[in-house]
Amino acid sequence: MKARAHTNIALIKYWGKADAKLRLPLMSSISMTLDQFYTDTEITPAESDEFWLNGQLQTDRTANRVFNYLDFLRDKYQIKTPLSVKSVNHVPTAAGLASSSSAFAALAACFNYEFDLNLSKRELSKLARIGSGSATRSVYGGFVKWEKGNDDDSSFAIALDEHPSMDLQMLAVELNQREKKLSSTAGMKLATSSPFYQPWLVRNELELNEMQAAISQNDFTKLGQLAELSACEMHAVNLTAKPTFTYFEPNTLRVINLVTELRKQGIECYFTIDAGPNVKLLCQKENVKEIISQVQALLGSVKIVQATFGEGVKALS
Ligand code: 2P0
Repeated sequence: MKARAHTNIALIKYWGKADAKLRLPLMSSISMTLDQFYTDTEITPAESDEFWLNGQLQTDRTANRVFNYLDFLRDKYQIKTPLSVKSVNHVPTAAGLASSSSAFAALAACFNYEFDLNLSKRELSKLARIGSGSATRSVYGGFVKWEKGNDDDSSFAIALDEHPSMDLQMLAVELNQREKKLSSTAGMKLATSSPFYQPWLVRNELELNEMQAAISQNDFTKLGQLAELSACEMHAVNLTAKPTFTYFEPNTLRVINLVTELRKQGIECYFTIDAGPNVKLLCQKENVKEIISQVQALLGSVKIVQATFGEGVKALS
């Protein structure tokens, strides 16, 4: 069976685990599923487990993460079949977007279809969560909320609006393609040592509510302001962790400064940044051209990929 899942970008960030094994988060999060970036995965019974990524047989820790996940799925559903997993990532490295969200959502869906488990989207979301936290949200399209819950059964995503009418574009600005120095898992663990981490958790509840209101009121400005704030809070706890760390690079700050400059010029634009140096800009259609031209004027021939809302996980024939 084959399935496709799209990546998502968090507007209200997930950045900390209450339970590392179950990937229960310390906070709920809200995301936008993206149309341009997705993973297609096919699984077939095989002699022994194997994992192919973009046509290449994988033997390293990427493969081990997939095999461990297959073991978890088989154990849960009492299935013994060894599997061949073939994934193709349509996530340009240029985008600087993590593919683990689409990868594990697609894999969970494939397993569901292959073994006729008839799982609901909620169940799929919980399964995807065990593979990677952000994958929990890739089960749905549009705007999605991951309810943190407090155990395996209560931590899953819900669709806030699968077909939003908001004019919302994301421009992924590629500043560095290299693998990040500190994994998300390691970064999250360190971040909780910040004195601002607990106050952030309290604030986060408020910001989640405000973001939900911005989405239901179709308020792009409010959404952009809140997304930027959530990203800054995440990077502030990194900077104030013991020891301090940051994913920012000099060009990250240059793009942040450009965003504030654009706003002074009356061009509405906001930024969000994940566990890496690349910046994702949030804007509306009418400003895309001008924003791209100003980013290129600042940084030269930098790669910029445009995306908008994508759909939830689905079977491919
Ligand atoms: C997010 N990130 O909400 C946050 C914001 C990056 C920054 O989820 O350890 O690959 O597999 O649960 O989901 C990226 O980390 O981490 C992420 P694990 P994941 O999208």
